[in-house]
Amino acid sequence: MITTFEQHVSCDQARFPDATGEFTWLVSGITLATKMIESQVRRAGLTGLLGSFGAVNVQGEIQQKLDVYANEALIHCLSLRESIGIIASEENERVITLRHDSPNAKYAIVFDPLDGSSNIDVAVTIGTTFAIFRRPDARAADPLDWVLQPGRQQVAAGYVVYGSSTVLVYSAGRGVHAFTLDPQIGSYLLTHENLRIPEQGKYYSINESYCDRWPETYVSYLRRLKSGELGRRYSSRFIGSMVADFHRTLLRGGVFIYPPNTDYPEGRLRLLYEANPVAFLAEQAGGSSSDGTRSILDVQPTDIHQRTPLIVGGAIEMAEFERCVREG
Ligand code: P6P
Repeated sequence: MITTFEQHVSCDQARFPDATGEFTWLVSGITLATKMIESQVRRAGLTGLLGSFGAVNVQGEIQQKLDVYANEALIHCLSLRESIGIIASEENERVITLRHDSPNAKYAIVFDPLDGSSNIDVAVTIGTTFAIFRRPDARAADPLDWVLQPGRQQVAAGYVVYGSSTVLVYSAGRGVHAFTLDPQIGSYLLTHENLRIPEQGKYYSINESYCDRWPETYVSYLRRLKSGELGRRYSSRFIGSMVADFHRTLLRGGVFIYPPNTDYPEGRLRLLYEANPVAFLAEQAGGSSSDGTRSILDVQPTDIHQRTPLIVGGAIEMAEFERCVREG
C-alpha cells in the first residue's frame, strides 16, 4: 500500500475541523518545485546547467546556474498558492511580498533553494531546505514580521536531499516522516514513518580545517568525541552540504557541528532557512539543537539572512555538548 506525500498531508490536515485543504495545496508547491529541481540536478551536465551563473548573490557567493533555476522554480510554484503572503529566499536580499493584505494569505515560507552549491559541479549531494510560518496574529503590517519568528513557531519544516535517491523529509509538529521520490510515477512515497534520531551515533560531522579558529568549548568537545569516553570512538563524515550531513545524522545518529570561527564569528549557516528547519526536525525526532547557548528554535531572528552557529544531533552527543558548555 503506497502513501504519497500529498495523501499524508491531507490526512494530517483532516484532523483539524476547519482544515480547508489550503495547506495541502501549499505544500504541493514545494513538491512540484523540488521535482522540477531534481530533474535538472540529475541532467545538469547534459543541459548546460552546470557552472556559475556569473552573478554574486546577497550572501556574496557566486551563484551557480542551478541556484538560479531552483530559486525561480520555487518562487514560481509557490506564488501560485494564494495562501502564501510572503516568501524569503536565501537568493533574494529582501522578502518577496506576494499578497500581503489578502485575507486568504495565511502563511509565509522561507527556503534555501539549493544548499551545498559548491558540490553541484562534482556530482555530490545537495538539497533544498524550507520552513513555513503562520502570519502573526495581529494584522502584520511589516512583511518581515511574518518571517522573523523564532523557529519554535514553525508550522512545518523540511528539506529535500538530492542524493543517491531524492528524499523529502518533513514534519508538521507530529513526528518526522520521509518520502522517497519514485521517478517512474513522479510522486514522493512514504518510506520512513515517525523517524527517530538514534540516541547515540558513530559519526561527528564538522569541517576540521577550522579547528585552530574555534572557541575552546568546541575543541574540548571534539576531543571528548574522539577519546572514546562516550563509550565509542567516533568516525568523521563531512560532505560540505549541510542537508546531506544532517540527513545522515538523522538516520544514523551522531552530531553535525558548524561552530563560530574567526572567519565566521556568528557561524556560517543561516538561521531562518538552514538551522531552523533541521533544528525543528531534530527535536521532533528526539534529538536537539544549540547555537552554543540555547536551542536554535528559541532564537528571535532580527534579519532574514542572519547567521548562527549550529550544533544538532542525538540525545547523547547533545548532552555531552551541553556539558562542555557548562564546564566552559
Ligand atoms: P565550509 C554550503 O555552502 C554550506 O552552506 C552548508 O551546506 C555546508 O555545511 C557549509 O556551507 C560548508 O561550509 O566553510 O565548511 O565550506
